[in-house]
Amino acid sequence: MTDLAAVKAALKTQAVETPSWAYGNSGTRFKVFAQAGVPRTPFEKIDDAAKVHEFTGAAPTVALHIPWDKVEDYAALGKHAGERGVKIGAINSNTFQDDAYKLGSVCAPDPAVRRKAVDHLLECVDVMDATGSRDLKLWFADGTNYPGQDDIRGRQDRLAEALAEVYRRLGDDQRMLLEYKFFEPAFYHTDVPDWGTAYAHCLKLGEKAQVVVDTGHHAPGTNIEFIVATLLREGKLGAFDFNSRFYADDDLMVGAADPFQLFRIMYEVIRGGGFTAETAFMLDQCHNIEAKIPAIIRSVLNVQEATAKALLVDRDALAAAQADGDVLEANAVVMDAYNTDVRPLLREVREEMGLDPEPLKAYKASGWGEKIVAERVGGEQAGWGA
Ligand code: AOS
Ligand code: ZN
Ligand code: ZN
Repeated sequence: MTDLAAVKAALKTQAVETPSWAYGNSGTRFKVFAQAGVPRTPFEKIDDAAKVHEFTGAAPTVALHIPWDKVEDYAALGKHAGERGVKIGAINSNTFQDDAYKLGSVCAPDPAVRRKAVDHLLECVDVMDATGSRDLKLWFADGTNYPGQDDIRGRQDRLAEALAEVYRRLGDDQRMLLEYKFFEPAFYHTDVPDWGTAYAHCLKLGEKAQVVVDTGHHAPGTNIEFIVATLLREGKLGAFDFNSRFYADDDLMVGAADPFQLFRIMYEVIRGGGFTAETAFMLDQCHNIEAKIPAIIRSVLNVQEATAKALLVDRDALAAAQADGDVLEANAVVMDAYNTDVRPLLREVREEMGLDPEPLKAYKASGWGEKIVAERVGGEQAGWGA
């Protein structure tokens, strides 16, 4: 039997980190459809992130992206966040939008380009010092488009050298999170294409280096929960970038395309002891055609629902069925949990936390959406890449 009180207690600790770039006008491929009321500054992005936390009680941190969230005074940004009840989360680096990075950043053949990229990563650690952030999140667009374009092995050496320099700069309580992605923007080969490559680099670097699993960065059919289980066994799962994909790196709302996959991932997280503050559960999404703040609230609720179902798996019954080799019963135990409507349970959890049981309705009734449209006039709206 599952202990409902324990399930509720666990749900009350849930923390999903929202990305600053999801509040701005964004979209990862063709046109970006601009929306009114979108933040114009990193301070306003934090205001929106704080609203998501206010209504869900489960989004206490917001990830920044440098230079998109560059400000004069990072301590002031951190203070602004604190005053609104949230904290600054991971600092995401950006070595993919400058002309200099045409042939790569930390893996580029030109040492001057590599120096520029590493200096940027070191600057991100300075931002972490100022904001009190624990995590430096690294994703590299590096790779090649044509066989022979560059030396695949040599690029791994350059990557290792760059990571080692940044790793040495980390403080005692800081971590480096290395994200992998199987293709795009490079199409022939990518320098950090999969969890194995990320894991190998992190293992060499040391315990402060951990792997990020972006759920949108795998080939169709990949068993992501197996990767999660493996990384947790090895003590190397640092974070998630949650989102949904149908085809490529779609960055759609997590749990929208495949809520069953999200449940299976959360089950392995819980099973492997990863449902703790040591794992950063971040969203990495772009909302191009849907209203942004409600989409982020919806995403947080999707993670909560998957987590609640995963917590409901009767682990004793499952272990017994597995030991008996009872394939159908074992599968039934898992499916019973997945097929449970957890929305009433989550409404209760929210009420016990002093929240409105219906976050989306409460947000809509709050008038925040209308207020930002009326007040955020003038200035330039933040966008992906700005
Ligand atoms: C890119 O595909 C990755 O998912 C990164 O996490 C990236 O830094 C993020 O999408 C913001 O651009
Ligand atoms: Zn990502
Ligand atoms: Zn991505």
